Amino acid sequence: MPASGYLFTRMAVCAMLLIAATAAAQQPTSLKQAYQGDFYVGAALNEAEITGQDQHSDAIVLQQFNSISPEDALKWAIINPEPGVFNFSLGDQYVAFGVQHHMWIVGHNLVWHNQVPAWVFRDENGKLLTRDALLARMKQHIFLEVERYRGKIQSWDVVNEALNEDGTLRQSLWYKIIGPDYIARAFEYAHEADPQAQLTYNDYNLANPAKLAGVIRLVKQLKAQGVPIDCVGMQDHDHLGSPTPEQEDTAIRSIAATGVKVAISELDINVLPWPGTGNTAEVSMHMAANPKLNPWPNGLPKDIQQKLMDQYAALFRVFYRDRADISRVTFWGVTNAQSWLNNWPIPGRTNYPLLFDRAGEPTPAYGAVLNVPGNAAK
Ligand code: 9MR
Repeated sequence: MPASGYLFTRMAVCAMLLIAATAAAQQPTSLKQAYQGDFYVGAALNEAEITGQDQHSDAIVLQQFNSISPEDALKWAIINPEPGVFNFSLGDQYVAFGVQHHMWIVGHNLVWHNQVPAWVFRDENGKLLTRDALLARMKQHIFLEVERYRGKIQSWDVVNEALNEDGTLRQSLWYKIIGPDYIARAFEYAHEADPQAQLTYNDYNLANPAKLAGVIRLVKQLKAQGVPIDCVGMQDHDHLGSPTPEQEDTAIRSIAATGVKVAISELDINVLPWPGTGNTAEVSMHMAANPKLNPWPNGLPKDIQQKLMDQYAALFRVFYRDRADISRVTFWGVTNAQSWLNNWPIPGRTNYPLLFDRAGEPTPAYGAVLNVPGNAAK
């Protein structure tokens, strides 16, 4: 072969290798890789995943995610179910899992009206506590959890679901006994217990304009008082068709405009017939089982699969565009088999809200989400 021909062949081979390498580099193989440098991508872990009993889901977590949330393990009712009784075993295993795998570890949650034992609000005679006594108990609980995992849990959901749908404050026992400033105090205690931790206010349906106005009011008030709030968690327990990408975008931007980060903290999309109105995650809602409300026990029809995929892609296009404001996007569960939406608000349904199917295989929506950053770059 003449020297020029040899050179040409070598150059052509090099060019082909370069093209192949670039294509491979552009095709991410995991969610965490696809959004590397944009935001963390997380999943909520249940007990079997935390303890290692569910190895199959754990493998998906390690492959796909770089952040974890505890679905229930750190809630007050589990950590301290009765006065003087403490169960840290699951919480410790959860944190150890995150530390071992270098995850962004979320603590969920410190002050909530649900999964908090009744004794917390009462004295030994069953009488409701005074404001000062409840504040002291709240502080003790916050220190108990935050100090224990100081430097390991990077982000805490300090107050959870304190708002009504109209944007006013929920009349929880926290509110009734302490008053509206229980929120500010909770953030101050958490900051005192770990000054480095990112502190989050977490709530659902924040794309609802009235509730969005309420959360913005709340964050502005807290900031004006110098309260250490860093982030708002938009849970995003969504439904097919709701919220629209425009509503989601408006909510993210207007929350971020108050000077906090946004975490998409509990993402899933409910595809089943919805007996209520609005995107609530009000856990007190319960309804009787009814086969008409469980239409797809054996698989999701193609047209619904397509809608789910389109909605996930549209949401992630918004998240990607607003990535400077977003610290993480966390799915509320790993596979469809374990989602809380199989049992709420109606028990025993077959739902399809996440990106991994019941066998742990990626769904079409997974592929769409994976390709959002690459498509945006074209
Ligand atoms: O997924 C959680 C489920 O296992 C619990 O039974 C339920 C009880 O309240 O809480 C679920 O998680 C909730 C989260 O802690 C706060 N936002 C709404 C979530 C779904 O209900």
